[in-house]
Amino acid sequence: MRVFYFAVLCMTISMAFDTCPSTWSHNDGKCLWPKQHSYAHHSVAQASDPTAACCALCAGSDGKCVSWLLFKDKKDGFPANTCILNNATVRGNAPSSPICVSGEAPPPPPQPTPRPSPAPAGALNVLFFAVDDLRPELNAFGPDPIPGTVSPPLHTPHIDALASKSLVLKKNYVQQAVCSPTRQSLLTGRRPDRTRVYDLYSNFRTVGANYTTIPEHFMRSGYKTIGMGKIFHPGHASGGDDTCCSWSNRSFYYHAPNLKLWSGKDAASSANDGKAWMAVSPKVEAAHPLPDNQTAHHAISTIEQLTTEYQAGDKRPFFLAVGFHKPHLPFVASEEFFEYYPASAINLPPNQYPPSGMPHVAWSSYGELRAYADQAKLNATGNPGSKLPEDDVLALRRAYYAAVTQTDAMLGKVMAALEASPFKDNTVISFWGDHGWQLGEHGEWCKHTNFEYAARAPMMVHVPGLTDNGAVTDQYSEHVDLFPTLSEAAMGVKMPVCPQGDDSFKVALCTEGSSLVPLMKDPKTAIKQAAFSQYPRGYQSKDANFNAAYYEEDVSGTASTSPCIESTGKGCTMGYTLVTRASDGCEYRYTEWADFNTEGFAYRVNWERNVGSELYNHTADPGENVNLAGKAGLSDLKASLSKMLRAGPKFGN
Ligand SMILES: [Ca+2]
Repeated sequence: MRVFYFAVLCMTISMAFDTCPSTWSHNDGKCLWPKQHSYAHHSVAQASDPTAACCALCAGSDGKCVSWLLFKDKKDGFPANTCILNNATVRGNAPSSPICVSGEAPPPPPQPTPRPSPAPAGALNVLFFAVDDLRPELNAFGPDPIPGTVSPPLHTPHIDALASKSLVLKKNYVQQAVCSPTRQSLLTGRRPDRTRVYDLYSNFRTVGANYTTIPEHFMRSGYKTIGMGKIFHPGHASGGDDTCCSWSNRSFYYHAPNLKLWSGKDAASSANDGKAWMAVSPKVEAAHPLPDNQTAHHAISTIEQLTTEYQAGDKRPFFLAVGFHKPHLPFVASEEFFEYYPASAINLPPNQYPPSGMPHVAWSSYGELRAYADQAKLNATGNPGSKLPEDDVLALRRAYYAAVTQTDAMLGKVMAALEASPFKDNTVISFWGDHGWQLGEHGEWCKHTNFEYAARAPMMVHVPGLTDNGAVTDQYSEHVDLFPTLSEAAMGVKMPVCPQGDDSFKVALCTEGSSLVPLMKDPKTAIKQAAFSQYPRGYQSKDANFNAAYYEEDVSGTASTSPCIESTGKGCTMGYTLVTRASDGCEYRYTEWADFNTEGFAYRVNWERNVGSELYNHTADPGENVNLAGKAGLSDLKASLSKMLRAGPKFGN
């Protein structure tokens, strides 16, 4: 007996089995795979093509059905040709999720990327730095780099040196302020509604489409691509660093051996005693080197190896990606880096309160920080209006700055190796933090919001011969812009622009951003009118004071699928936000929170069911302390910003 599982477009047979696999469950005579929710079944025995009939039943269900299977033969008490309709996508040992919604057949997967070709003549190498949880509180980002906060004198000589020969993007924004979604967006050049990655579990290749990544694009263009450390979000979210497709070093992707040792949240299992920060003595560090130090040394030996290969006649260019883990929690850094920040230099944030008039849905209760052993003892609620104790706030801020300086020192080591190599003058260098960070501003911590503090992140790009004298721009840019920028700057290859809307799913290699190379020639060139971000929450009940569980980064270590793509009932709430300069000369952030992936709106927003709006005037209120969305007399401004938000980003050059 065979049971066939039919995937997208009613086309193909993906899997056959004879018995219920051990990881599946039996329920009332049915064999269910993990997370399957069968809600209806129909006989399609009378149809001339039972397969097409079953798919059509699913497609015609107004979004209730998102996957289906056909029992061609008698099975588990069902007669032959029974169509099983499911209201959840399929995971676990089952084949990848079919998407058969709202009567619209999903697109076929993009065509495979072409085989590698020789690199274009004159192609430059790429050194690609990724830094985890680094906010733009850096000297290169101005004397007041984080609006509404007071920075100590920052000791980041190596980042400063790189900035002095780079295009520095002061107004750069991520597309979703949490690790995996922002990274998958940047690395594919697609926004979250195209990667469909809103959580720390899903992989764009499974839930979005089989897009070409930045390193994959360079590998297919004749580069050696070598990754190490945190580039993609590790684990299931990337199928293990996307070694399927992105890297020449697919058989040995380097991660620092001591990463786990230094990142625990409970005292028993970690060198940091489960604490959210630690100043590490030279003696302890000698016995247990810090992970980013290990990654930096691996990067240095890789540059030496590339030099050896080059001198032996291998003239292929390289794409070398180095992902540092600090200043992500826990803020563990060498003692020497704490010494740059005496306690007297550390200030409390001036705005330890949520914005007035803030809708509750905008808030994150920073469970990621509260999970560390030393923070858990404080019994903080994380609720809006609450604060951590003053000495804790100051200690965390000081340790964050020390961790930033440590990352700077690691970057300096890698840069010194590059400077000493034959690649000194022919290597493009990009540098970015994966999102911003709330360091007590608003009484808020971590990322997980649409506030400026979380949505804005540092980015800079050095291109030999083009940015050598350094340039700073305050034109808007976004993380999705890095892909076309690197392609043009290093290879002279302009990226095709993705089609607007869902047609983007059909194209393997394209950009939903814009090349920033024009800004390198003139930093005053306007590339885009606005920068767009989004952040999901658990479904918000409009009449329940928004007290539904917030969907945050999973802090238990058990990542799960966002209800924004796996609807087991209500779907989720999505906050879409933009920042723009309006015709009155002021800069505004405007945000709308609304139903997403709810019944009849599969993978789409229902703007009409709004559960909160935010409007901040950055010119008058750069710390976003006053939500003007409910203020009288601003209806024309709100209408115009809402129209721009709902129309979505424009991209291409
Ligand atoms: Ca991060």
